[in-house]
Amino acid sequence: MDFERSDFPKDFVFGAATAAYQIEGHKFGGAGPTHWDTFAAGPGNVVRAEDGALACDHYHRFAEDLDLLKDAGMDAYRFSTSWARVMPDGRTVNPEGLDFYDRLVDAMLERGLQPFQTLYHWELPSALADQGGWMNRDTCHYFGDFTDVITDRIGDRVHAIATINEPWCVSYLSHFLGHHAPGLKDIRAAARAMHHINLAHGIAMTRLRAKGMENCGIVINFDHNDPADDTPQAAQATKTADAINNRWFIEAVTQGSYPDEALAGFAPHLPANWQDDMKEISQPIDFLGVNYYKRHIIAANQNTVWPKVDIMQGPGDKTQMGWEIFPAGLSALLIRLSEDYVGDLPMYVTENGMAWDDHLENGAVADPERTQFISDHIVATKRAIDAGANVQGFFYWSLLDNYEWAFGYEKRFGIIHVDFETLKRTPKASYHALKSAIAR
Ligand code: PNW
Repeated sequence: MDFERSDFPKDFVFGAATAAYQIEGHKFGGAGPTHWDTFAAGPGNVVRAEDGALACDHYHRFAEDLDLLKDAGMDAYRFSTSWARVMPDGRTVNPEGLDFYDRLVDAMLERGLQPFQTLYHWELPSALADQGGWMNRDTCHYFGDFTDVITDRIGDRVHAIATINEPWCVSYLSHFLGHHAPGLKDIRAAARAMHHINLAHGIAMTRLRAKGMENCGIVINFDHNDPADDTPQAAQATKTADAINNRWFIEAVTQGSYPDEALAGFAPHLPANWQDDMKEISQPIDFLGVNYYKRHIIAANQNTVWPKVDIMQGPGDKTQMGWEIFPAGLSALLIRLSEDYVGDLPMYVTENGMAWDDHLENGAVADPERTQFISDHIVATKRAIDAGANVQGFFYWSLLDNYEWAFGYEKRFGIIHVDFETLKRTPKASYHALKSAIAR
């Protein structure tokens, strides 16, 4: 790798990230059904209709997984706490679920790993999904109750708490593009979910502050957008795409407003009196989590529905997801966020990683492409720090090959290979490369 730990500020945190539904095995420990189980069972939604019932069986193998994190020399672990495990119907507590996260957090601390918790990484309890899920404002208040319950149990030991993972994916990708649960393509559903997920963040912040919790924030995903050509139409389309994908969420949280280019389509569909929620949504946070994967090329397309844009991949090399590899976009993003939105507020790169068609051969996985990807993005992070962005950590997505949502188990993001028949873990070459870079 083209960096070493000593290039970074003294307390810079290196870690890896996962999410509950993608690794734990949802059939264990009394977890309730989620809208991802329903979505996966529906025709044509998920590759081979796979779900998270078994996943990596992290529920039983977490000690081994945390040992691997520790052995890599990592400082921190970003994990999520499943609402449907803790409250199977979204409202009633499952003591077994709370016990699991209690053991998990203790096991991190025993190994000297800082727990970075995410409250919502996408497995909405089916009972709430059946009542409209994120289109229904009540879900935000139930999420506040879940925040109270889980925080009362593990809040004394976690290092940082993020409310929501990737509000754009929870709302726009899931209710407008239809790619994730609940799989809707409906502007009204999308607008409501895009507001309610921000409100859920605000309500969770209120509940956390009422308990005196510090180090609380949100994780937002951002793309780097470039216009397809130098026409004014492409410039305008890029502004619109940026407003929907990037600005809607960060401006709500840091400024209490929504960008005009996005309101142009969504305003008629937002819940009544949405403005009254913006104060709670924009209360101060302690850190911003930044997820970054790719660049998009944007063109205008008058022949399609609002927002009348085509979002395309750029010309560079692609990952197994078909996503363009574009590390310069991460430097630019972190600098932009610091200049335009968060100033000196601490930021963490809470996700960055690549899927690749890895093969286990003779007990090893050679993945030089991933090693290069990680190196280039960590160097890009360092460039942003040198330019003044207050970035305090980098988490690779993901620790393990896992359930990649609509792609089932087909796309492998891990630095640790998982054989989904035997569940055996094998650290890949990229794991060893990262380990030696952060040891120096
Ligand atoms: C993120 N997009 O999802 C999630 O936080 C992870 O759970 C997931 O495994 C990882 O990135 C890799 O996909 C995204 O379409 C899903 O732009 C889709 C998009 C972005 C992020």
